[in-house]
Amino acid sequence: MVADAKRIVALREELARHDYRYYVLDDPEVPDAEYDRIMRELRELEARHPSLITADSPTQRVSGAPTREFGEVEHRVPMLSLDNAFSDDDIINFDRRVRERLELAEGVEVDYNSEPKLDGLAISLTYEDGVFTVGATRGDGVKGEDVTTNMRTLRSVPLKLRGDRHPKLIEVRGEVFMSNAGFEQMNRDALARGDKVFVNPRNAAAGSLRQLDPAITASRPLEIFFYGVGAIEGGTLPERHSELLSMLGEWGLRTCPEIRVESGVAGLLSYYRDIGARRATLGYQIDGVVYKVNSLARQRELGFVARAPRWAIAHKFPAEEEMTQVRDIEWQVGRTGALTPVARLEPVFVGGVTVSNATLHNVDELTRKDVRIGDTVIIRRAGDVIPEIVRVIEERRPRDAVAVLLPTVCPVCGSDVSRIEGEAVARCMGGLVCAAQRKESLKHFASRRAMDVEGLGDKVVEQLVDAGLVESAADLYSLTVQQLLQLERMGEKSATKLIASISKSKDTTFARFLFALGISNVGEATALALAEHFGTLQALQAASFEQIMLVPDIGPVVAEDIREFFEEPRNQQIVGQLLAHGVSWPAPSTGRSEHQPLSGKTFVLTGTLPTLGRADAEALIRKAGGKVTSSVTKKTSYVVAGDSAGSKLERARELKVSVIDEDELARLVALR
Ligand code: JCF
Repeated sequence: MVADAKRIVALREELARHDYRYYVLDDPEVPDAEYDRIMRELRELEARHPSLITADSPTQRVSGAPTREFGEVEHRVPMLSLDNAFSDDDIINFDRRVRERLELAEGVEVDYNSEPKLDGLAISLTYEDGVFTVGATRGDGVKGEDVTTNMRTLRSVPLKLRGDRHPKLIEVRGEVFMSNAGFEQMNRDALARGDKVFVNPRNAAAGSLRQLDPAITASRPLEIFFYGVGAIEGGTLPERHSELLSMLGEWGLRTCPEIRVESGVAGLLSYYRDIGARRATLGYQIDGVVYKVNSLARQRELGFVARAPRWAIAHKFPAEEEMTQVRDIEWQVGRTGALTPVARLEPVFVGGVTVSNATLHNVDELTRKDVRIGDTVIIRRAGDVIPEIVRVIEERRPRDAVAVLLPTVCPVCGSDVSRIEGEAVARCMGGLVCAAQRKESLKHFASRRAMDVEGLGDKVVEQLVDAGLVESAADLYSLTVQQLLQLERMGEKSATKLIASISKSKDTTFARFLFALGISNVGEATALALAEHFGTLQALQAASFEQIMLVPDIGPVVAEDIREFFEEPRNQQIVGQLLAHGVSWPAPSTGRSEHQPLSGKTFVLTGTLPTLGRADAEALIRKAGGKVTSSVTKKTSYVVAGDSAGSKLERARELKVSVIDEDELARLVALR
């Protein structure tokens, strides 16, 4: 019994240390399996001696039955809110007010503790003699809800503070949040179960904390950063806020690793820009930064106005979601004729830029979101991601809002619009008759990863087509400086330069040329595969559907697209003209690749190989001139099988494809 009691104490201390290393220091000492083993041993001992179970035992994180409602907790010291600042000027004024109130001499800078402002929920935890006793939400700042049992389930919340000489009582304040990764994982799991998903990490964190059943809270990836202290009894505070945070850290209360002390306005603004630039890579959602006068004596001197301290301010980032009106919905015609609905918006400042257009991607999305002309919508622009319409605010829909339907004819050329059953995209069937498609295919042809015609931007292409100077890609190569001079804002010098870069683009590679042609479903990777497989344009043009299907990773749909493209007389004509104008590329290297040991061979990897990792095995095959594909077909030369190989191995046997192991692969590579 005594030995067990001692062991129980030791196990609890060990688990507390591992929690601290894992959740606070982010530097685990042991793998999860070891942690689980210690936990299991503790549970077993406690089951044998129930009288030894204490509330601060790590086995008690999820304890207590679901409650009907949360009790109420009065904060000993009210939980403040923060004033908001939206501009550099607001910060300059804040700092000026602070210096004036403190009657600092001209030129004396104030030190501010600076931290990201998390977009989560504020909570207050009470520790008495170092033991966690009460957890409460902010509520109205004076009274909050009792979420003690739920807060116990967060493993970054120590049930006992580390070290000793803890105050008799302390309220520590922090922000509960969910990391982006945790949120995404949770939503993936929810989707897999067919449950509803949360719209953002903040809502997910709030919803998880407000569960009446602590077992549900325990299953959610909630985290916490502590940022301050409320009441303190039987203990003293250090002189500075930054020291207070270090003290919390030593007690095992996790603080944000981005916290810095900055001096004066210049320091604050550079901190704001630095965090703003790294916002997308922090891994959690923030909506600004918080600055606090670092000296606690000065904080006391400054005091409060109404609910907010004079010694702190939140410097907000521009909102990522805003509201605006839809002026119009237009259909854009792309290179392959795809019709894309685009909303023209009342310009709105969101995510740091003014947005006046948002794509709705396709008819289905337009229907699903039910966006109508005249609607008020929520626009989101996060990071550098293209702006999107989140949803319509239906309560604000005017009676004369106009729903937009898919047009039956192309808005640019009047050709029929067709939508293949089961496909999301509707297309203009006008092909090169359609000026929009001509423009888009020329833009693609000239783009950097295709023919790379420097200086032939979108605006110039549009003018060239509108002026009737260029119909197809081949026409580019007969343009003259004289003709270019007809275009707006085109001088002698830039015209000469453009002609030179058009001419320079003739010298290309077979893969780039194929990609530039803009064949449906032929992206860069497919273009490269085709170029490598066929070697010459003549071989590709002469290839049958079946022969194209022999190229690794090309399926029937793509093979058909390629076949159709080369069968079309107009395309044959353009390709011929391009070659006649001198577009050319180096002939395929006949020597080397043929002599590589695995050239012409296709491999599929399955199962775990004894020594080679998957990436190593792929690299080995590629270096020896072989190809690696993902599915087993009659074209597969070898299936390399390791341990626990599954359906691919079966398929290989069915198709009578050779199955080899790692040793045999090594022998093949070594062959000359
Ligand atoms: O991260 C936050 N959301 C946050 C909120 C950080 C802080 O330092 C705060 C806060 C709210 C009030 N400080 C106070 C005084």
